[in-house]
Amino acid sequence: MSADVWGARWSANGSLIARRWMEACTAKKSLVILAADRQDMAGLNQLLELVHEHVVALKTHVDLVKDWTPEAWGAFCAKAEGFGMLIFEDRKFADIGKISKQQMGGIYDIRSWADLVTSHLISGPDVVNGLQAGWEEVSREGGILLLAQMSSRGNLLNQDYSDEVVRIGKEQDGVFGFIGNGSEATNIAALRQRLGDEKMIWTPGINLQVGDGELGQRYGNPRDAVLAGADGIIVGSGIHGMNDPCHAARTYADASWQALLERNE
Ligand code: 6AU
Repeated sequence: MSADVWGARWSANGSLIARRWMEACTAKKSLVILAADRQDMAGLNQLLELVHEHVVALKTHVDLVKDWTPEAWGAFCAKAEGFGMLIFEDRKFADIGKISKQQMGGIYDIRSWADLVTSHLISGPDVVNGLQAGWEEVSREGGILLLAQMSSRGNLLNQDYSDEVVRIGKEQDGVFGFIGNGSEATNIAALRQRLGDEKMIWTPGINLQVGDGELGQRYGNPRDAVLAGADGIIVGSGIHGMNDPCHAARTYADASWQALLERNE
């Protein structure tokens, strides 16, 4: 089933974590990653209970959580895993390899619970090895999403920089995929063209209400993003900011899944 639905992405990509993502999406008929931007454990747990049927990965900003404790976080992650979700810490690492490796540990010990993390490549290619070394220290496997584009207005990731991120990252096994600009389908299509079939593109800046958001955020449509080559849509306020987050999550799940089927027809 996954092989049919994912087409070239499946056949080009044998990595364990990529296959896990595609299988999990197929099981839930959804390509939704929830940006779970809540600031306390009660809010996070409530959100998880409401939307888990339609969400395939949980994107966290662990340093937003005011009442964070290792115990509460461990229980939260275990619950999300029980719901068949991957856990994705949007840490946006950017330091040299050696420090990034240490930052995978520290207070939050990201390496012990995150399946995926985001990283900039501004410090050079060794950040990928540093992050992978972090997971190795606890005998876990994980994948990195490199920021090739951003959704925010006026960001400094210009074409040359983005091309270099793709050129370097597409050759590295530790790289699961790339963050693309979900607010602009032509950006995603260009990224997919440079990237080829193998690696994933996940796109933030997705909302059914397209256009400008808060503080420079910009939004594009979920269907357009997937048709342009995105393999995961990152949705925050479009789900957690709605009166009925479960209904909203289902709407994004359906839109993304139908677009994937359409893309591979
Ligand atoms: O849907 P929103 O606007 O409520 O939330 C968007 C989420 C936030 C951002 O930290 C994140 O997506 N994000 C990211 C990443 C890597 O996920 C990159 C980016 O360029 N823009 C962006 O909004 O949690």
